[in-house]
Amino acid sequence: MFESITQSLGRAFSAFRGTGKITEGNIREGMQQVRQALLEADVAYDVVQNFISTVTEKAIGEEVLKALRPDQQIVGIVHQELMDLMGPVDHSLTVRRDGTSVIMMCGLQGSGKTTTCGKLAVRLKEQGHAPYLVAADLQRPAAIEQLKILGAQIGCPVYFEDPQNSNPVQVCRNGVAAAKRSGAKVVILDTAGRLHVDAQLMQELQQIDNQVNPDQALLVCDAMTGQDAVQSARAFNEALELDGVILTKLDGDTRGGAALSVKAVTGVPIKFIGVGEQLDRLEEFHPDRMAGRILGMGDILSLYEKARKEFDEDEMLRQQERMQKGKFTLDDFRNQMRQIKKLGSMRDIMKMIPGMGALVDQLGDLNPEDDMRRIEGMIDSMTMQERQNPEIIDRSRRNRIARGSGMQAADINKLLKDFSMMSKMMQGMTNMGLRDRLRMMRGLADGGFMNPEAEIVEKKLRSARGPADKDAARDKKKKQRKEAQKAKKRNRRR
Ligand SMILES: Nc1nc2c(ncn2[C@@H]2O[C@H](COP(=O)(O)OP(=O)(O)O)[C@@H](O)[C@H]2O)c(=O)[nH]1
Ligand SMILES: [Mg+2]
Repeated sequence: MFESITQSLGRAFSAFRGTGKITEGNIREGMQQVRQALLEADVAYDVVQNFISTVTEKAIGEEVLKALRPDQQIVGIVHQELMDLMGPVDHSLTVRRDGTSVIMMCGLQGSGKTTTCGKLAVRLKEQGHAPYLVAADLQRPAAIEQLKILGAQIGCPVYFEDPQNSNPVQVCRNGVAAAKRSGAKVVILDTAGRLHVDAQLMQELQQIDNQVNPDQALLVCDAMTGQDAVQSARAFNEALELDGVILTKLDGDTRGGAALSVKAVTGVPIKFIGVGEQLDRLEEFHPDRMAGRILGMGDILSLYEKARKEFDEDEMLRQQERMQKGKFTLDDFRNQMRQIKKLGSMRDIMKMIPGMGALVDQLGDLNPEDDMRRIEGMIDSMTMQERQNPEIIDRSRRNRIARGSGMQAADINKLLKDFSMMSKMMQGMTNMGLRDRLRMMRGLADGGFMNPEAEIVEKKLRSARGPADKDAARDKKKKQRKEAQKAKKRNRRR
């Protein structure tokens, strides 16, 4: 699978090998070759352009990991971005706990729908479900027969009607009803395809979608057709709002373009891949493994991961030492926020801390990341000198920083005040246990510490579903206007 893209990417990365050090120049040069490799693999043009600019930016911005050669580091970054390009993926088939779930399969003729219906039925059986197949492809006479044979092979009932006296929508409706009567918990609809996307096909599928209301609509795409597969995915998704794509025939000589483009172009993730004609040849799609396969450099990837982790750990240790020595600067603080962000969303992190879950719910639409972003923005607007040594920030510098970060001068003051308090406390905290530290942090956070919009948060927490900040501001103004009018009236009366 994907031999040619793997080879050409390998050549592109080796261009970095001779260079002792990553520079912006050699990154751009090397990335031109990566770009070529992706285009040759039939990845959609826009996807390639975006991909290259993201990787370039990351590569230029990333700290040099000393344990790695430049080419190894680039491979690591490309791997990360390939994963982001194809993921995340949820492999569930939403089988309801009660009632009957319906999975609607669609796709062009020959893409592998009927085969994939069989593969999914096998998978569901293995998971302990009793699937039920519905033969709704009345387009090709042999289609019903094909599904019946598969059903017999799997040991799974197949619903069908005489194509002369029925239509696909009716078959689906009756099929789901029959499945429910039989007590089946999950139904798979094998619909008809056409050679190309056409209006009649889309209309038929939309009718089924409206009348049967499936829990999932899955598109089956032939990976061998490259960009055509991606374009058809786009059209099907516009008509049906797909829940996922199943990319078939990845066992053949595909260049990889479809696998790499589908999610980026349509927003719909690939859930499964077909890797052979047999019924057991269905695999869950894992972006990390796929990215690894495309790069074909497992050892470098684990090396990269290790170096990255060590770097992060070193950095944390370094900062802790600086804290203890009272040398923790605003710049360190900013780096630390970045590291926290890498761990995941603040909400998710907070939820993992006992007692914080409820607080997260109370925050409503307020986003702790917004605060982090604002603080980061303010620090970003400072010069390195100012970050190391905030005392030099006078009134004019403060105004400039405020303008640069779109904040008020008062916000900058608050940040500086909070920060200086924090660094003092951190020195004191180094001898404390974790629990005491957390308790202290909680107390600070409740007091609006390091929080440019503390008042709003406070208001939010008081009334769990209080008005959003904009509304609050508007309400306040309205109230003020009313007060002013009342005062005027009073004055006039006098
Ligand atoms: N190599 C390979 N062939 C596949 C795969 N999935 C389906 N096929 C073949 O593709 C052809 C068309 O499949 P079919 O299920 O009839 O497509 P449909 O018209 O969409 O229902 C058949 O010959 C299948 O055996 C796959 O993952 N790998
Ligand atoms: Mg078929």
